[in-house]
Amino acid sequence: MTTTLTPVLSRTWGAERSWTLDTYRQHGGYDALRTALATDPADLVSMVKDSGLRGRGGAGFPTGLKWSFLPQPDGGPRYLVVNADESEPGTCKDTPLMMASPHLLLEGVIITSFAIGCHHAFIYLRGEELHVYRRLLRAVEEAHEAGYLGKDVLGSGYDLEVTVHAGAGAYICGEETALLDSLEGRRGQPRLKPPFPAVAGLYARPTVVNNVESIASVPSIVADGADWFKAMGTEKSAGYGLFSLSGHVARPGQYEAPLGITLRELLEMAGGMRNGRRLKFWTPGGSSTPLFTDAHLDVPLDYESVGAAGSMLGTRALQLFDETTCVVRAIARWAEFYAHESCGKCTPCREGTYWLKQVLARLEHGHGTREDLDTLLDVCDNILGRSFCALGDAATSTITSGIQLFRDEFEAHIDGGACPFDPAASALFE
Ligand code: L3W
Ligand code: SF4
Repeated sequence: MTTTLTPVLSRTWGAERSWTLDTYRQHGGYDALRTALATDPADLVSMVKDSGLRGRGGAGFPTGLKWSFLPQPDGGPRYLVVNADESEPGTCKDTPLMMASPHLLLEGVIITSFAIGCHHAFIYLRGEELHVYRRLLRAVEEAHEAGYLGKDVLGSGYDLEVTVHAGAGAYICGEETALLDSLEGRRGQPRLKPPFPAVAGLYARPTVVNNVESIASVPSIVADGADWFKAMGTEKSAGYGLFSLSGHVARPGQYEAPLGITLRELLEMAGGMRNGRRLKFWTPGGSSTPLFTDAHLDVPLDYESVGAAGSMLGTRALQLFDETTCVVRAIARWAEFYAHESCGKCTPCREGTYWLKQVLARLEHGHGTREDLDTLLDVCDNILGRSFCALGDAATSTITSGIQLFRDEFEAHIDGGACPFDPAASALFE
């Protein structure tokens, strides 16, 4: 279910056969492309810069600024790569967007490609999502037939091809340089940065890598202007975004709202916590971000406020857990995920995530000791800031914050020799 406050990205999601070109056009689809093709590409880059749009994939890097990092044209190719490898636990916004409105993404791809002088764009999708792959392929086909893609787009003299590529199902391929390696046909592992992709990306050519939601936001900025976009959200976190509510919430789903909204406000729209229970802990931006509790219900969900409160806005994947949930168990599950997805390139993450998983399994089942808590913190300390890419750091977030916020619960497992919670009580499906 989707509730929209803005509504922009999810505007057509409720329409019949919303994914078709006809429906998209009935709602003004591809009008922004006509405007863009009549605009100087440099002005489009400035427009996106002025809008204050920041990357929606987790890091929040200014989108227009990233585009402007591309070197001067040298006659060779330059690429746009859309990061659709959505795999972060709790993150589930790009998939519904692509399923419900693939042409919104495509329109953003075409406008962005035109703005940066790219003639071949790629959408890199996670391998498990065959249904999304098929939907995107059909949308590309429709766009070709209608003259939005291919040679001489809408008679403008501009040529563009779009390739949809399905990966092989590895979380690390959401890291932009691992994604590029995978796209080039190699095993996906992060590259050293710098050089950033803007300078040497796909096939060592200048490349813009942007998240699905970032690119899907571009048509509305072109249609309604940078000031319109900037008027929403906060001064430094402009615009709107999809907030994905999952877990023990009455009506889980995507909620489109301006950045800076609070979880308390989102919960009002989502019918509150399931069965009227109390919120115990939550992630503001997926499992890579430090935990929050019910003390953080009124933190504005923008990059600055969430950061100042000790976490990260990340992908706005709000996973909510009520008082029936064992926090040690939840953290142990996330640790298993990171240990499984570690690409093995660097020692702190490869070895460290393995040990985090082992120690947490001991603690979860009541076989741990107080020294294990120190070991966990020590291993986290040896991963954080010492790993090759953000996956290592991310693996530590819920562990360090969890021990800080819920040390008594970890100790209850140690002292009681077992988990004090009934896993059936917190089950999401009754
Ligand atoms: C040119 C410079 N470009 C930075 C570019 C850079 C990249 C972007 C952000 O991690 C986060 C991570 C996860 N010249 C540049 C430059 N850039 N300086 O800006 O870069 P960075 O390194 O800050 O972040 P990142 O590597 O993109 C993303 C967090 O998101 N996250 C994870 C989400 C997971 C998914 C998923 O499932 N697919 O999105 C959630 O919180 O921990 O911190 O483009 O090239 N001087
Ligand atoms: Fe690979 Fe982990 Fe090192 Fe990233 S931090 S390069 S995922 S081993």
